[in-house]
Amino acid sequence: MIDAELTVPGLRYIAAYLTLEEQAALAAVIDEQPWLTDLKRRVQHYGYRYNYTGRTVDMSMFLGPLPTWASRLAHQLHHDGYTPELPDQVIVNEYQPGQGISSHIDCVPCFGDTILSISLLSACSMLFTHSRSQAQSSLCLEPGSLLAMQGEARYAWKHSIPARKSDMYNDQKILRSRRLSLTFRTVIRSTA
Ligand SMILES: O=C(O)CCC(=O)C(=O)O
Repeated sequence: MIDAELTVPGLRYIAAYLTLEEQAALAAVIDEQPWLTDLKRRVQHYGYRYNYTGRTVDMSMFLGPLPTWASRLAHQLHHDGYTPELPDQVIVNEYQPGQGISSHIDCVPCFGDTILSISLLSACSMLFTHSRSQAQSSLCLEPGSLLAMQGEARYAWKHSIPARKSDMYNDQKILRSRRLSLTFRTVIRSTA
């Protein structure tokens, strides 16, 4: 399959955006916080709670300002030019080997034009599927990497993580271990 960075306009992949030490420190702080367990995978929501079934965010879902670790990263991402808006909502996803996320486009009326996802601890393959042509491509998300989705990557391509324990990449089998992802979004105020 052709590498998604080449075929999906609006996708940017930045390897080693965070060091191993930064990843370990973030994972330690996150693991001190309670997890929500109502999905197949565990999640933590910051800034605003997101309603997965209704696909909504509103003011009643405001959880308070982002915690220090998330606010620092939001400012860093904004400062580094990966998003024109300061993110104010973060979801942490935890994937054990064998867990994934179904194919979706992030809620359009809820969130702004830039979706940013940082990977911690393990690699996994993300699959992109064009919502009309069904064309597919995939990208290996390495630990410490940053993925930015804007334009077509944000609005015309679905993304998913197939639920499996290993990924084939460049003819190599890469075993998954526990992965955390930190997804930064900006809530659209008219809906909040
Ligand atoms: O785990 C990831 O990198 C992606 C997470 C995601 O797609 C989501 O939270 O909607």
